[in-house]
Amino acid sequence: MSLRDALRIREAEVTDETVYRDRRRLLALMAAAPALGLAGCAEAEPPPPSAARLTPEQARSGFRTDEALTRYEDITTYNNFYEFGTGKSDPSRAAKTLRTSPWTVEVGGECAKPGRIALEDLLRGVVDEARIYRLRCVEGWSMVIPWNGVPLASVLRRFEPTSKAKYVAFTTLADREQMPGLRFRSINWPYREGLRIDEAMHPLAFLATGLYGKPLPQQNGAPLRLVVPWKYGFKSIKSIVEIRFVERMPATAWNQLQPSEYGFFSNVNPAVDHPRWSQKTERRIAGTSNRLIANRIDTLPFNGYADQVAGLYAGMDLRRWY
Ligand SMILES: Nc1nc2c(c(=O)[nH]1)N[C@H]1C(S)=C(S)[C@@H](COP(=O)(O)O)O[C@H]1N2
Ligand SMILES: [Mo]
Repeated sequence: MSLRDALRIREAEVTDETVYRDRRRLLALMAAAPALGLAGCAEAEPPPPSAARLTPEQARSGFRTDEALTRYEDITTYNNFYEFGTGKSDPSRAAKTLRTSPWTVEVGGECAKPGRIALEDLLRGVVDEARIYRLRCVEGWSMVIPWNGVPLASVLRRFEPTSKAKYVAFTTLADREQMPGLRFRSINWPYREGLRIDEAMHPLAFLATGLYGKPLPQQNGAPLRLVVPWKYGFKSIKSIVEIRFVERMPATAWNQLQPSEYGFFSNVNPAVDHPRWSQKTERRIAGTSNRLIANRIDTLPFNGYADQVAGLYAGMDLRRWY
C-alpha cells in the first residue's frame, strides 16, 4: 500500500469534521483506531531550501516586540503538554514530577561529531540571549513570551552537520513514570518534531531554557525546548532528549496523527483555515488580569515574521506544503 493510500484510509477512518471539534476528541478517536504504522509523513519531498538573504538588522528586528507581554502566571498555567494531560491546567499541576536535572541530549545522525551530551555541556560557551516572541497555537490563541536561551544554530553547528543533513528531528522525553499522560495512547509517543535544516539554522529559531529571566518551568518544556515563532505552537517541542540530523523529512507527532490538519511545515497562515476552524484571527492572551477576556486580533502571515522568514519558502506552494 502506498503512503498516499495509507493517508487516504486514515482520513476516511478519522474525519467527521462536524462531529470532532477539538484536538482532544481527535486524540481519543485515534487511540481507538488501529495504528497504520506510517514510516514517514510526506508522500514526496518539498523543493530544496533556497538561500534566503537576511541582514543581521532584519534578523534582529524579529527578536523583540513592543506588544504587551503575557503574564508569567498565564504562560505557566495555560499550557499544552500532552505528556501531562490534555487540559490546559493539567501540565502546571502534573509536571512537577518531571526531573529536569541531570539531563542529557543525544545528538546524532548526519554530523561529524555526534554524541550523548550533558545539558550543561551542550550549552557551554554559547551566549545566553533574551527574545520576546509571539507564540500562536493552532487552536487559535496566542501569547507574547519573554524567553531566555540560545540560538538553535549556535548549538547545532557544534556537531558539524554534513551535506546530507537536510532536516533536523527532535524528540521529547517519554517516561511513563514521570509523565502520566503517556498512559493514554493518543499521540504515538515520544512526541516528535522536525525542521528543514535551513529553518533550523535561521536566526529566529531558538532553544529556550528560561522565561521571564527564570529557569523554564517543567510545564513549559524544561529544561530545553524549541521555539519556532513563525510556526504553529506544536512545532515548538518541549523537554528535548534527542536531536538528529537526517536526510529525509522526519515523522512528526501531530502530522502522523492527522496529516490533513497538521502539516510538516505548519507556518502560521491566516489564509489557510484549519479544516475545522478558521485561522484568520486569534485570542491574544496578554497584559490582562484574566485570560478569559483576552483580545481577539488578526493573525499575521508567518505570525508576523514574514520579513525574516518568507524567503525560506520561495518557490513553495504554501497551500500544498502546509
Ligand atoms: N512534547 C511536547 N511538546 C509540545 C506539546 C506537547 O504536547 N508535548 N504541545 C505543543 C503545543 S500544541 C503548543 S501550543 C506549545 C505550548 O507551549 P507552552 O505551553 O509553553 O505555551 O507547546 C508545544 N510543544
Ligand atoms: Mo498548540
